Amino acid sequence: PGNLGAAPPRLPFSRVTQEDLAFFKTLLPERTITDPDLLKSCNVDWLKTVEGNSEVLLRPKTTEEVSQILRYCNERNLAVCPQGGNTGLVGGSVPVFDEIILSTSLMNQVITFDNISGCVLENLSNYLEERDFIMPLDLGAKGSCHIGGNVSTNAGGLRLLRYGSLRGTVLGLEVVLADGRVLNCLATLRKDNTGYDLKQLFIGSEGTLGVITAVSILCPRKPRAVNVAFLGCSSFQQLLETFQCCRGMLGEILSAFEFLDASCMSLLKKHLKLTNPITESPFYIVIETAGSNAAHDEEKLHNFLEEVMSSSIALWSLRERITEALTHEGYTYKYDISLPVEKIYDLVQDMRGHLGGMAKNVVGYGHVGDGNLHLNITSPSKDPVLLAAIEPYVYEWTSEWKGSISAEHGLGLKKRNYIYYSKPSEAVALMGSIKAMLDPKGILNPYKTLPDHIH
Ligand code: FAD
Ligand code: 2HG
Ligand code: ZN
Repeated sequence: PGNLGAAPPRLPFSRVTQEDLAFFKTLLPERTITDPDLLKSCNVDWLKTVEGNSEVLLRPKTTEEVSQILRYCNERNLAVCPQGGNTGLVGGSVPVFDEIILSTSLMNQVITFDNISGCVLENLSNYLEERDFIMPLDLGAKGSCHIGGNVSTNAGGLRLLRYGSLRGTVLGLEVVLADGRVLNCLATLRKDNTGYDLKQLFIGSEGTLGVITAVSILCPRKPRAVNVAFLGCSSFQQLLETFQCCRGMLGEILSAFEFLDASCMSLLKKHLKLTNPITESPFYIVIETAGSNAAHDEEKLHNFLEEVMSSSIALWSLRERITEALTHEGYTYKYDISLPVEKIYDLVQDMRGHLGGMAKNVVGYGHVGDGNLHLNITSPSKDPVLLAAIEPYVYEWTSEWKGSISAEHGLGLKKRNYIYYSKPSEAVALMGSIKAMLDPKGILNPYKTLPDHIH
């Protein structure tokens, strides 16, 4: 079937003219960037696997500016790529050709304490922690990713097990539509059943239906007691048994249950000089508890654990920095798969057998608590023969077990044509109708999320 993740041909959008630039420079003086050196990093994704050729970066500060940009681009038939922290892993956040990059990097104001907009996740977390609250999500990319990007990808991350998905914690959104209309659904209510829940359309739509300009999000109280433990397991079966036991004994205070395999540990050691704090094992688990009563939580944890470590930051690094360690290995083929939890490691083992010695590394890690495996396969450089051995094998395997081919990273450019492995054709067709209704000219993040025949 060829490489269905490769870029399709350019669609007939207009090209940016001197008049267009003059318009943008009047609207956003100093914030219309055309210097090729400054544009370089925004044209390349975090993994350095997708590179566009945009000649214009716009950095609006207000919703009104976003609205004027989109109204203008829609009239002129100019394509736009919305960009947050550019940490996306599926090639969705960078232009494929010459799409204008619309960055939210200056939309970083906290509007009110109950109401927050396009800011770097870690800054929001720090802001809230000073006020005795926390963000309901946490990711390894927290230092760079933006809340607007997180909502646009419906990012899962390390706390989903405890606080649920953004589909539950996002209470309201402000979105600028393709034609510049501002949709104010920035409610802060816990309950609101007045008609269709439009904000859900934009959560996880990867910038293809609108630009998110403000978010209101429900934040939990900062837990008074947080404990982190790092354990080794001799088999994946033992890991699953530990998970069941953990759920039973820790109950509501369990806030994360993450795993990595021994191959991940070797890469952390080799590239980032991180040390394994415990005995070498085939599998490792990071468990976090978050509760309100330190003595009660600790007692629960001690009853359960064989090993409790003191420095939680060091322990979390072992889990959070695997993606970074992998970048040092050459080219990484990434798969972000949801499966029944007892099947997640079978895919890694089957893939190892299937590929024989073709790949440099086949590693598995992820969010056990959410049934979400991160299967990563590396080779010294891009390798079409290896790719043909991995795909569609990995998607067929996933589909057979009724899994999702993108649990939390989205489809972006790389996975768009594989959507049918996880969604029926009627559903994809309806997505196409929604796209056509909200963005009839298809200017918003073209070539992303939906399969090529729909654009
Ligand atoms: P970008 O990468 O800039 O954009 C992502 C997509 O959203 C693009 O399609 C873009 O066009 C669109 N977009 C961005 N901002 C807007 C906006 N304001 N309005 C409309 N569309 C917009 N993901 C997880 O789910 N869980 C994890 O645990 C996790 N860990 C990660 C760890 C590392 C080290 C890295 C590099 C990535 C990780 N990711 C994870 C993937 C990534 O961080 C998330 O997808 C993140 O939510 C993207 O946010 P961003 O601001 O960087 O968005
Ligand atoms: C994580 O959970 C991220 O660490 C990234 O979702 C996963 O790089 C990956 O495959
Ligand atoms: Zn993840």
